[in-house]
Amino acid sequence: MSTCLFCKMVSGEIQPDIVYQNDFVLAFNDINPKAPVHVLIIPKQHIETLNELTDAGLAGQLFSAAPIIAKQLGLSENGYRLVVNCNKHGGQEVYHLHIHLLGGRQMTWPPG
Ligand code: DGP
Repeated sequence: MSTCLFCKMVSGEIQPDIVYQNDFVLAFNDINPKAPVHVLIIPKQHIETLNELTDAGLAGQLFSAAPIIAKQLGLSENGYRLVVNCNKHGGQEVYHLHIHLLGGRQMTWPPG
């Protein structure tokens, strides 16, 4: 049994607020949203960080889920931001690769 929090969501041991899924990815609302819309898009396969993402097909699955979810949530026209935090300096807290999809407000730059 995996101890990874996001793997438990994939297996159904923990049930997140799912907004989208297919055979390869799962997307659910972040528990601590930083914007009116804050969705996490994860691979169903356990991959710790972006450094371990070697499968270009899976990268495509993760990335191409974002505009589908954005459209579903009404973000396409005004736009949205995707963020991947990698390791300590990137601010990664959960070591199962995820893309943050943030929207519903004006984003600022640079990020902190
Ligand atoms: P990061 O710092 O990039 O590793 O982001 C991890 C995100 O995971 C953070 O925005 C909060 C979110 N998160 C942590 N625990 C849970 C949880 O139990 N459920 C959900 N839905 N999100 C979580």
